[in-house]
Amino acid sequence: MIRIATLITACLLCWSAPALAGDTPAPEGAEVYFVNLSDGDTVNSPVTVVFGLKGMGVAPAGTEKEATGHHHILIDRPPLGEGPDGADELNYGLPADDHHVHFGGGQTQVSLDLEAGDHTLQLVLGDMNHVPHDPPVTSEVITITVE
Ligand SMILES: [Cu+2]
Repeated sequence: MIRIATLITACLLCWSAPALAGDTPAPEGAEVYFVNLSDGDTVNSPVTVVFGLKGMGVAPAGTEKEATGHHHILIDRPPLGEGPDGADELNYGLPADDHHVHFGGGQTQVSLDLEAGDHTLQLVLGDMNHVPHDPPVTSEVITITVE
């Protein structure tokens, strides 16, 4: 019985997590991913990064249209939801700085100038107000090595 109760509690926790995200719903199965890079790749700068999106469409920032969003790339920072503000960062608009780049024009790729060394990258889809969807549509975090 105790084990079952523990499982139920764990499930309630995992179900409550997405409710913390922004208000804009993401369709089930929506997915953002790196088209041309994989975890552990070694590349030269500038690094071309192509963004893939399944189950949703790309729309410029400020566009109110169901099941759309625009791309963001997170560079050299913890996975979304694990930064200094924890899960709270799923509720507000992504910052715009060296670690958070917005593609509010609806762009689907970028050429990044990165210094030699290891860098982490993560793609995050944002709604018209740059807030992650509910549930958040994020890629895996990959680490690439720039020669
Ligand atoms: Cu944005």
